[in-house]
Amino acid sequence: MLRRSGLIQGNVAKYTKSVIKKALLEAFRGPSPERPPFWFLRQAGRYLPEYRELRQNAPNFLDFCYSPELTVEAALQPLSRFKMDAAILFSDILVIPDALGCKVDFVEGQGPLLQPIRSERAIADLRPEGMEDHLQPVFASVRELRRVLPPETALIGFAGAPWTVALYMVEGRGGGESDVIRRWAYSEPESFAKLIEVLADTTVAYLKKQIECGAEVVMLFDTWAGLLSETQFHAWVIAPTAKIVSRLKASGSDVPIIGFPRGAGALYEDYVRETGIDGVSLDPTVPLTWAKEKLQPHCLVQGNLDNHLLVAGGRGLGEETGRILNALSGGGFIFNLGHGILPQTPPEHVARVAERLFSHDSAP
Ligand code: 1CP
Repeated sequence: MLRRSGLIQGNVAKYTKSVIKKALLEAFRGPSPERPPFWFLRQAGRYLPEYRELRQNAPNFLDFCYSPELTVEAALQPLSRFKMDAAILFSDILVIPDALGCKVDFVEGQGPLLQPIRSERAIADLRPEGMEDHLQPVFASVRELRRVLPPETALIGFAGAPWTVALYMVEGRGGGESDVIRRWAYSEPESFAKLIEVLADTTVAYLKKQIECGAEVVMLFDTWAGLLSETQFHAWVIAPTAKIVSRLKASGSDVPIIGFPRGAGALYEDYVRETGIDGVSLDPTVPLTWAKEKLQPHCLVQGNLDNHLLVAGGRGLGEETGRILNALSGGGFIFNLGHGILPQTPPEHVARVAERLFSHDSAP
């Protein structure tokens, strides 16, 4: 039997009598009166010894992702140490290709490997109608997390954005030059658009279901958005994201949507203006004064502490945390990293940043 953290049980009893506002959700209405809410991208994972131990229960990572008992515990682990204002569903963006019938393997030390999809014929073989059934364990995890989380803690659901999920499906892996997907998208846009369309439709259905099960914010990870030039960025990042956002809103959901077009540079501005998202996650390269002037008037901003600085620690970490707080606390803002926590991050460095945020002190 798995242990549940004391924090969670204790708080349930303490708060059931009054209606508690969730600081993370309130931040979408404007500046936070006390301190900015915070959570960390990839806050659950290998930097925590208790995660590494839990992971032993399912050597295959996808089996782990499809075991609600394990994923609920993994999502709660960082909260019992650092008391973030939100939990994020423990899953992966690549459960969507897996659910569509594309073979996905997580190879130790190599990251994810997929059987590549490189033709219209292969797109036609995808099975979007099986998605909901296949991902029942993910929805069970969302429901259970919502049930056990303390009332002041928000629950974040997520999916990969179509461009990024397509990149893994076409290349068979992430990163590198990604020349196969770019050649396809640039030379035969009508054919490539079919893959993006299947992914956008499936993502809408997937996120709707997460919201129905209790997700209170949803996040769209477009990790590889930064590979694209302006015209291509509009076609494959902005257009499908705008479609997902408008269809979620048209379904009657008022759950805030945070987009993360990592590496978009100056195109962050078009992304914020044209997609209709409620919040944007900033990678570490985004200048803070620029974000404050150009992005924050339009939507909440989240970010953008350098994840390598969290590994390094020391004076630089404290100074940068203060600089981010100073620059962005005057508007809608969630403190976070600019990209996911790295496995080599000392948990004590995460604790130091969390303590700093609780003391709501923006001095360096
Ligand atoms: O053995 C293990 O434990 C596998 C490591 C791992 C973990 C902990 C992978 C493989 N995925 C995850 C969980 C995960 N992935 C979460 C939930 C954890 C949390 O946030 O607390 C989330 C939100 C993701 C999202 C994800 N997966 C993204 C988007 C965010 C980002 O970091 O840019 C991407 C690109 C992936 C693909 C993926 N899955 C796993 C790895 C190592 C990768 C990245 C590989 C690559 O760089 O191409």
